[in-house]
Amino acid sequence: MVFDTIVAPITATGGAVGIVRLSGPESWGIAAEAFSNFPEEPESHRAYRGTFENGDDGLLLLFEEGKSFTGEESAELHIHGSSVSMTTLVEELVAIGARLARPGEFTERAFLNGRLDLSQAEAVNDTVRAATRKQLASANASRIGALTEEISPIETAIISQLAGIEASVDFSEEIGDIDPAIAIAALTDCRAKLDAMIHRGHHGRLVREGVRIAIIGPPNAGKSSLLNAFLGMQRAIVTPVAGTTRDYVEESCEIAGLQCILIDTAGLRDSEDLVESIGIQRSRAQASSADLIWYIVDSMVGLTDNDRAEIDEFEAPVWLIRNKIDLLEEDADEMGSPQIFHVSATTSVGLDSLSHAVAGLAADVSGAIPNRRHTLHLENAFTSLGFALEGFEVEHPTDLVVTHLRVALFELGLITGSTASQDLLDRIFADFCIGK
Ligand SMILES: Nc1nc2c(ncn2[C@@H]2O[C@H](COP(=O)(O)OP(=O)(O)OP(=O)(O)O)[C@@H](O)[C@H]2O)c(=O)[nH]1
Ligand SMILES: [Mg+2]
Repeated sequence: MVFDTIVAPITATGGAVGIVRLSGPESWGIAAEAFSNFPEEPESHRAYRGTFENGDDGLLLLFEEGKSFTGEESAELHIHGSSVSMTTLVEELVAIGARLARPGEFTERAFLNGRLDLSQAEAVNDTVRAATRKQLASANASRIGALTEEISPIETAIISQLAGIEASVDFSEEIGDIDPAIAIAALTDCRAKLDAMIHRGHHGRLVREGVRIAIIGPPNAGKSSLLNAFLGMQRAIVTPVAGTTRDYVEESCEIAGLQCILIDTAGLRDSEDLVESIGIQRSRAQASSADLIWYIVDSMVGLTDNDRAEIDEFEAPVWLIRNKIDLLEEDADEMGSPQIFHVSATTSVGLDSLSHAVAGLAADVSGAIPNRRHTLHLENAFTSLGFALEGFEVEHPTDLVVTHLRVALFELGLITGSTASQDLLDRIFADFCIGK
């Protein structure tokens, strides 16, 4: 495929060095006009030092067609990272003949030129956005093609069954009927593999998207103190006054390799105060959309009937956290249940075991994690294979079985991109930023 030549900064502005990328058939020609030291005989994968059209100096790095990220002839211009330096250079390159790249257009070209499949292209975005080690590990695995490696053998097995059925229809006299037992075994195996991936997609959501943890409880239990302890800074106001927090405070942090979105909320109580009442309503709304609730009580006060009534209302799993154990005379070192923690937000005692339990939420998730889109298509393929299997069992007409197998293949192709429409590609790449 031949495209025009596009340009965009591929680094955020403000660093010591910034990089602008050209990609497309005119990349070297445009770079030659914008760079003082363009060689007579340019070589791929070589850097040249010189001055750019905007007056800044730096390095020009050349990539020949077939040996670049996008698969096209391209060039990277390394200059100083100020906003004005990057912007003026991009303007010069556009004036010479390049077009400003759309969001995700470099990666889209890498996909269209066959450098990456769709799941790998999506993983480029995930790698750039990774906020935790686990997210990075999953993105790296997908980016090098781990999802495709799992899907390909499933596709091959389905294609082989399809070919067998079609041959038995077309050449029934020579070949005879296919052995349904073999087809059923092969498709059942495919379904089991899909099921494992679907499970990883659902379970791995906490790794991919982060765990929303609502910190809930009565006033003065130490909710804001606990938030601050995990963030390592005084983010929320802490005072001995009950009802200090009125609106919720949401912050992201990494706990044991997992991204956690901690939401400190207003203490639950009956309040006459209008502002506080609205805050309490918001606390409950946060609790209802959380993946997990940390219900905090003051160890000196203990768990009241009110607390029990509140806890009964929550849909998400609740971990009971008894705070301020530094004030207890006896050590509360026994753990009543895995979901009860004894901590002190002030001295940090017990926070390790809480972190450890958070790590356990995704302990068995590793490798490439299918995203929501992938998981949906995996589920559709799983369902279609189920229909195909039913077809074998009740001796449906063969062409119905064939249709279900084709649908399963189509769904898997939407993950790797082999059956993706331009509309789907547009939607996926629109989620990228300029320069990716
Ligand atoms: N000794 C001790 N005091 C604590 C601990 N955690 C919090 N406190 C104190 O308890 C008081 C209330 O703490 P906050 O963190 O504001 O409690 P909260 O649950 O956010 O209270 P509201 O915002 O009013 O709902 C403050 O005086 C804190 O210093 C702890 O682990 N040990
Ligand atoms: Mg508070």
